[in-house]
Amino acid sequence: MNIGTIAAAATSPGIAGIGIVRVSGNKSLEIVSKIFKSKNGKKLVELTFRKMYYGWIIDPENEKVIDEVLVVYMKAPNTYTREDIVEINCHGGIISVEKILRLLLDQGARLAEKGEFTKRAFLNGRIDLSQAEAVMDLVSAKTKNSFELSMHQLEGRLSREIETIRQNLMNLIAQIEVNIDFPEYDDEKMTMDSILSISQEIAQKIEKLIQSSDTGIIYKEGLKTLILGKPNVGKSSLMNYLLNENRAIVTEIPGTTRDTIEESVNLAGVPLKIIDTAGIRNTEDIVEKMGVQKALKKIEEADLILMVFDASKELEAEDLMIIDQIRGKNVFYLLNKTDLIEKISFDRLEYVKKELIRISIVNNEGLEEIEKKVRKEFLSGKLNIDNDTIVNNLRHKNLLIKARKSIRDVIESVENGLTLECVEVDIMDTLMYLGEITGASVKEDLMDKIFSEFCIGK
Ligand SMILES: Nc1nc2c(ncn2[C@@H]2O[C@H](COP(=O)(O)OP(=O)(O)OP(=O)(O)O)[C@@H](O)[C@H]2O)c(=O)[nH]1
Ligand SMILES: [Mg+2]
Repeated sequence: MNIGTIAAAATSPGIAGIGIVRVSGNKSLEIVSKIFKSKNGKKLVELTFRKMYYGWIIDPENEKVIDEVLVVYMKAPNTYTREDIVEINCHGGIISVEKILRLLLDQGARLAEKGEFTKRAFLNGRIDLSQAEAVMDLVSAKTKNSFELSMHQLEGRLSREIETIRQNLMNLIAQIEVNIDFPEYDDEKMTMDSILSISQEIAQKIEKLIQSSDTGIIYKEGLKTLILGKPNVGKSSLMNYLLNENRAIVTEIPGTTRDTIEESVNLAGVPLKIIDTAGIRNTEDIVEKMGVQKALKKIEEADLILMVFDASKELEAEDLMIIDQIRGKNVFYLLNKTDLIEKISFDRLEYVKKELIRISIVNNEGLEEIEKKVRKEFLSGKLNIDNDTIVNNLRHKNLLIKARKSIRDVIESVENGLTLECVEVDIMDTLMYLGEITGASVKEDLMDKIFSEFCIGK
């Protein structure tokens, strides 16, 4: 770990103005010096750090010029990794970057693993684990909101909050230790009282963070939105409307859509992953049947279901079957084709009737209600991106849930009059789970797993 000098392309391959190759480690300067010739003939080792130098990358084997470049040397510890870094700005495209990288490897650098630059920044103490994860989220963010949340995390908003809680827990542990070691100096009742009140406060803070994660994770991952309904109700028309393009085939023939179609769209700041499906019905057509099964299978993992009815038809067995299948899910009931003479009746389904959003896709009516409802349900006005700490990482959320369980155990143990030793165990667990978020108590294999999800060159 943290061994050797690493190199990787920091820019993605493709036609572009420039490409950047990054080298980090104590031999960075020495390695790059072997292949760089500055305009004034100086070797890189003689160059001042944080200054950009113009020159050429030369193949030392045959003195052939590989590319015209700008090179900058950044001296440890004030760098991204806290190690010596050299960055080579060459021409974009794949050839130059690849050739330069090859030369660097020939001169003794090692190809960086995924996320290894950021991992070094973490191991060298420049950022904590949650900040390292934020770096990856930043480069893969698909919406402005998701970028902003990750930026807050990188700035340390979550880290500070977690560290404050951890500090409080450590103080409690210290107090307990004193009490156990020197019972004559400390009043056990007072210790228990302060454990109780501080634990309650901590439990509340953790709860708030967990609650924020529903919104945070939606911002990041997108809301999995499944469009369901019997054939011909206008599901694909709805998909096309939401995407604002003719993505799915729409015809008057029931059974037009056979397979599921997935697309992403940003609906008023909420990223949606929309899935159009085959109309649900009993069918002998093998392909359509498979489509129906696929649609039904998607129900479980959906965050939101848009169930579409056709106002011009009576409520049929298929409608009822779908309603039954999606019970307990988050559903918006959409009554489409309200421009036609209405035959549908929901008399026996009061709860559906109450929730109905009336739309006509062909006449472009009522559709803004869907957007409004998405915002209302999923981005409840309670959270403020600018000021609140919003958790947007599933790993963090799961650890917070574990921490909440442990701190609740602390409270319960105090209330049940258990010994200080028992209480201390649960406080330590809480401390450990929170420490896994920031990396204060993280095991190596877990760390490797986290960084393996990064991209190379970051
Ligand atoms: N009158 C009217 N027709 C509509 C409306 N929305 C869609 N349609 C028509 O209904 C027919 C079916 O639309 P689709 O979007 O293909 O329906 P679907 O639910 O995807 O159908 P399948 O893929 O077969 O399950 C098409 O002829 C659409 O033009 C509407 O609001 N009013
Ligand atoms: Mg369709």
